[in-house]
Amino acid sequence: SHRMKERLAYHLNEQRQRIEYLKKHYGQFKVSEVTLDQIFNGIRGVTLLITDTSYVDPHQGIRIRDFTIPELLRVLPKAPDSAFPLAGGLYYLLMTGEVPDEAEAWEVEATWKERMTVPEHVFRVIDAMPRETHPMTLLSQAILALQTESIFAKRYEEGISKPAFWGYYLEDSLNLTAKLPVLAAYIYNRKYRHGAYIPPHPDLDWSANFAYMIERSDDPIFVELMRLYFVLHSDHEGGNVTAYSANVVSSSLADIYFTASAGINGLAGPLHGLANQECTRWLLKVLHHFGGLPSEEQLEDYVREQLDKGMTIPGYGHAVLRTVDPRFTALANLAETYFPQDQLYRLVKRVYAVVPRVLSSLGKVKNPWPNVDAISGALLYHFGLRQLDFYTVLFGISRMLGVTAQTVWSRGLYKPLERPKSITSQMLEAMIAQA
Ligand code: CMX
Repeated sequence: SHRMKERLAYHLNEQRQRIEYLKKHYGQFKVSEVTLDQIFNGIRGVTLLITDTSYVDPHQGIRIRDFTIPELLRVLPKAPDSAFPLAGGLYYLLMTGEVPDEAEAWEVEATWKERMTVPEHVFRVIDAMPRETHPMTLLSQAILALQTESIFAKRYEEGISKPAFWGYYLEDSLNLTAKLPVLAAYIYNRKYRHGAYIPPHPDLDWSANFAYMIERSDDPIFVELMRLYFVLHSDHEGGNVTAYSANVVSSSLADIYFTASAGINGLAGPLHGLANQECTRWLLKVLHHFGGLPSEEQLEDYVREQLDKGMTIPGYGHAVLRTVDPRFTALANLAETYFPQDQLYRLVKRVYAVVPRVLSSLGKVKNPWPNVDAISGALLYHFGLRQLDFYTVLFGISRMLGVTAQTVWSRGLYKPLERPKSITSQMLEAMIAQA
């Protein structure tokens, strides 16, 4: 991917100049103010990060390098015989901000192929864990075990200066992302299929290779789902738990393996990435409870009962989004095209018909609409991927495309160590008393 690196170098250089200019002329420009409420409410709504790879528009959903999901699916080069993009092209776009042509997308795919070989000790780390270990634990451990391979860490120890950092972060990022489908497939096979290791296929693209390595590439629609899924989950601006954790960690110049592992750890939380697992579990519980598809009235009663008990409805609501998640819509379109009669998918639709109205009636939920997690698991389930605790691994390997791109940019823009100031509650009270 010489081309990607060349374009990245160009854009980083340009962006550094823009930032220098902004800092010089508008250094005192006030971007946001912070209230006490915001501090006690998860810093929600306080703009304090600049992330160029993507932006979550409250009303349009994620824009990756300014492209909405439908635009993204249109402009990126498609995989062979596929309606959906090559992950390599998406990575090129995330990294450079330019839409790649087919050759540029394939160049990233080719670079990945050269770097897919996972060192033996990484598999041994996974093997050493008890079988009941959560797959997100295994993924995080496997990524951390790969840290032995960090080129940045070695060069840094030898002594390099700031302008050289991002190039090594990029090398590490390509090395890591190349291996992610292999790691995910190994974890899947070991945990659920008694250890079969299937090496990647040299002719397949990144996304199709994952399907191949878990022996599901004979179903072309499943391969399509993987391609779509890996595009949809790749990035969600800088403030979500995954990206935010990763960004802080890498600001200490911890290499991409420490960074990615930190991001994966954040993604493993039930309010964040694990929500797709929870959501699918909930949908299955509903089917079980009613012995099949409930009517809208039955579902509404059920949901209200749950809310009365103080439970949340998984897959609904969002910290930033204020509309139906376009990633939900993209997945629904795929299901509608290929398996509209699937029972779990029909339940997803029915929940969608009922829950937003019910949540709105509570008067406190800021976003009653479905997010991507309200549907993604149901589609995996349709294809027989029924190990719910694995779902977030797929989310994770996709999200690392965005996280590593964000990290390369952070290092390329010479972002300093991140270190917000904290005070004690007592000091806060004193500040208020003096005001
Ligand atoms: N079901 C029930 N109540 C909900 C709700 C839901 N799905 N979503 C929000 N609420 C409630 C909150 O619990 C909160 O109630 P209290 O004031 O009594 O504590 C109130 O509505 C206001 O919350 P909010 O400002 O609308 O939402 P937050 O930004 O605080 O939280 C989120 C966002 C996603 C954590 C929350 O909507 C939720 O728990 N949803 C279900 C889990 C989920 O789908 N998570 C995946 C999000 C996508 C991702 O990050 O990966």
